[in-house]
Amino acid sequence: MTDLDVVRSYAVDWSDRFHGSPTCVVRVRSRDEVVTVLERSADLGFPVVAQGGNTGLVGATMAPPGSVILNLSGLNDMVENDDGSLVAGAGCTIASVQDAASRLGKVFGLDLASRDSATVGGAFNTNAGGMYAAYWGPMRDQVTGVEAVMADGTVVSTIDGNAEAAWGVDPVAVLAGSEGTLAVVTALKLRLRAPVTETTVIMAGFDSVEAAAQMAVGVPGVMAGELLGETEMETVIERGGLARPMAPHRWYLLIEIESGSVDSLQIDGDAVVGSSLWAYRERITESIDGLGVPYKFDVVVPPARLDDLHADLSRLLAPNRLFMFGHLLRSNAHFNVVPPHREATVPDEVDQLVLDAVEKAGGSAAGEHGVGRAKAVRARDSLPPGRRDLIDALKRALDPDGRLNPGAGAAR
Ligand code: 2HG
Ligand code: ZN
Repeated sequence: MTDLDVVRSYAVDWSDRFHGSPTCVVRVRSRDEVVTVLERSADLGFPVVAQGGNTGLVGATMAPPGSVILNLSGLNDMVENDDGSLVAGAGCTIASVQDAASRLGKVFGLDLASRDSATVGGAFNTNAGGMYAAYWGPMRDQVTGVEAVMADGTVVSTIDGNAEAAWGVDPVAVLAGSEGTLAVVTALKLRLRAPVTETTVIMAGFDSVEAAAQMAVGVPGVMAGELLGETEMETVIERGGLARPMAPHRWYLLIEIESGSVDSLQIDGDAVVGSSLWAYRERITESIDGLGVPYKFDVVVPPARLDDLHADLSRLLAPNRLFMFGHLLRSNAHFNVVPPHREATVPDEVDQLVLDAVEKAGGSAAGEHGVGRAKAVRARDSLPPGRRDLIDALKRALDPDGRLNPGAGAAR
C-alpha cells in the first residue's frame, strides 16, 4: 500500500506520540511473502520494519524514511498440536490465543489490556510482561519454539519436533525481546498451561504504596498484584463511566489470588471482592489517552521507594500531571506524564528528569515495554559494556547491512 493516508495510519502509534515515515506498507498473508520482501530488501537495500497490532509504547515500529512496514497481522493461522501446544502465526491477537487455549481447556499465561489488538509476535518481540508475569512469567516463558525469516530471506524454525530437545543456543532466547532487529518472527509455538480452577479478585485500599506491597508481595498463590492510585481511579471512573467501587483511598491494589490461598492475605483495611474490579486497572491507559498525548515511562523501582519518588516527581513535573500504576509484584511501575490540557505537549526534557529520579531511587528505565526508539540511547548508555558488545555482535552477524528495524533497540 502506498496511498499516503493509508501509509500514515500504519506509521503512527496509537498514542499519537511516534510518527514514522515509511515509503509503503506491505500486508503479508504468508511466511513465503515475508521471505519475498526480505529477499527484495537484500537486493535493493531498503530497511524493513515488522509490525504487529501497533500497540507498542516505545516507538519500536516508528519506521524510518525509505523503509517498508511489514504488517504481519495477516499471519493469523493457528494449529493445535498433539503435545497440547499451539502454533500461532505472529499476527494472532493475544485474545484469539486466549480463546483457543480456553477451548482446549487450557490457559495462555500472557494477558494485557490491549489483548484484542496486540499480537503474539509483537508481545514476543518486546518480551511483554502483562498482568500475570509474576505468576506465569513474561512472554518468553510462554514460547517453546519460533519460526523466523532472517535478513537474507532464510527461514529458521524450531517449531517442529520436540520442544524439550536441547540443541544448544536456542533461537527463542536469541529473538525474544529483539524488536524485529535480528529477524522477522513469523510464528510461535506456545506453551499452554493447566488453568487455576478458582481465583478470587480483591481490591484493597492503602495510604502508601509500601503498605500495598507489603500485603501481596511474596504471598503464595498471588497471581497478580496491580497498583493504581486515586488519580487513576478518578480518571477511570470519570472517563470510563464506571461506578466507584469503594471509599476513596490514596492507593489501591488489585489482587488476583488462587481461592485456596485467600487466607494467607492479611487484609487489615478496606477491601472489596469481584472479578469486575479488573476494569478499573485495565481501562487506565485508554482513559488517560483522551487527556492529551501522554509521555510514557515503564520503569522498575523498589516499591518502598515509590511513595517518595511519586511525591517528588508530581512536584517537579507540574503543571503536567503524573499518573502512576503498574505491576507491583514485579516492582514494575508505569508513569504517564500528561499535559495540563489536551492541546499542550509534554516537553522532551521530562525524559531526563524522570529517568534520573528513577535511577536515584535505585531503579532502572526498562520494564516490560521494550527499548524501541524511545529508550534506545538510554539503553546503550545503561548497558554494561560486555552485554552491549554481545548485542552489537549479534546484530552485525544476523543483519550485517542493518536493514532490520534500524534505530530500534540498543544495538548500533
Ligand atoms: C499496562 O500495564 C500497560 O497497562 C500499559 O503496560 C502501560 O499505558 C501504559 O503506560
Ligand atoms: Zn504494563
